[in-house]
Amino acid sequence: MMLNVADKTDTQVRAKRFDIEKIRADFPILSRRVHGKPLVYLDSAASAQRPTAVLDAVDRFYRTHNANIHRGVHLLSQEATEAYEGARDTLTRFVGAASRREVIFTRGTTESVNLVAQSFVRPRVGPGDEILITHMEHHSNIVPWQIVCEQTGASLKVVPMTAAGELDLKAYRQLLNDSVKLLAVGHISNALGTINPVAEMTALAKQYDIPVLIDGAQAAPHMPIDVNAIGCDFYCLSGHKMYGPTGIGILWGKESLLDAMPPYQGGGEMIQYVSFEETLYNELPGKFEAGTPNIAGAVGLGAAADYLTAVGHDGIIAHENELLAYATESLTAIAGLRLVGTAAHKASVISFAIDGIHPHDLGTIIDHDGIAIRTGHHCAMPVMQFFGLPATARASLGLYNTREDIDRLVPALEKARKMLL
Ligand code: 7TS
Repeated sequence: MMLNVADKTDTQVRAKRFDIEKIRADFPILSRRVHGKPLVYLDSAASAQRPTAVLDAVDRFYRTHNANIHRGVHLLSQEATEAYEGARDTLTRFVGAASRREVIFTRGTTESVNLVAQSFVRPRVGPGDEILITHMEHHSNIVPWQIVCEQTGASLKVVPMTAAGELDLKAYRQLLNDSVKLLAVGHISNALGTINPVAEMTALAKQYDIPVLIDGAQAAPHMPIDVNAIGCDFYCLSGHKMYGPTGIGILWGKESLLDAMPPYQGGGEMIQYVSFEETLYNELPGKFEAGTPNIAGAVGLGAAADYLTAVGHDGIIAHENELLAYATESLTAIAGLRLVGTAAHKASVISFAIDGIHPHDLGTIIDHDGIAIRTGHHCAMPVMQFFGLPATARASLGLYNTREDIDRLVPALEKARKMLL
């Protein structure tokens, strides 16, 4: 009882501290104009904007500490190494990892998935083996597995989804068997907004000892990540979706698995000793970080993780959920508008189509009102095929969006609809 009260009070206090005006002021780009109108940015699922804390961290790194890492004896190199490795410590905490050795800096989710595909799955599978994904994956969690299937003779199996855009868990259970050598599933769908029950799915996969990879690209900006609570083996995320720089992300993997995996790329940094006869690979995490990494990117990603933690996930979730409900209600009032993705558990993404209008035309017209949405297949063509659509329009929310943004979007769409019909 006591605990409940304490939790509630704590939550209320944190939720109260979520000051949207202050948050908006943290993002300089939000004050610019687009086609003469104040910007309404509703494309954060493609790439979020960056707060001053991230911009400053990257700028400060280049202005005052810049040097290559790990190999230098001079002070700048030591400072750069500290900044880079400090960012790794931050990300270790951010995903709840047991050890910093489990956090590999990559270019982002795409590279993280490819690393696991080539280094973990490829050597372990052959004809008769199966790789299980779902119908709502982003192409970067489909194509790397197709490549492995081509290379090895393994086959790809797909968990179906329902018309609401929820995974069919009954069908999922039936697809599990001893031939499945990996489950790869998105935490949140970028095309539908569905929050998948990844912990429950992982627990079911574990009954068959199936390793599980979670594509967390869309989850990292919206919810706290706890890889141990999920129980997965690999978790991938991208910096630019969580208010950090582009070209940086992480692969988290269980140390025992990463340790046993061969390197993904060869080069500097990933070795301990090289001769023409023999090369000894580096320990984790260096074994998977060949070449000079995106040092400033990692520093910026660390700053982004710190920013999210400082704002507080409770406040972010409460704000975004309220806004998602408001946006959903406002948009469904538009004549001929059909929501694509109506799962019970959704986050931050509203995909829609308006009868008789191509989404690209909608997107282009409302851009002239300063409103940025995304139109297209969202790198999830199988989702479009499922709904029989070539494309959708997608408004996606970040922690800085407001009801005013939605109040600009809705009349702009109504105006565009009248122009186009
Ligand atoms: N997985 C999901 C669920 C994504 O939404 C994306 C990018 C990726 C993986 C790939 O991430 P990257 O950082 O490696 O490119 N999604 C989108 C989008 O929805 N619109 O543009 C990119």
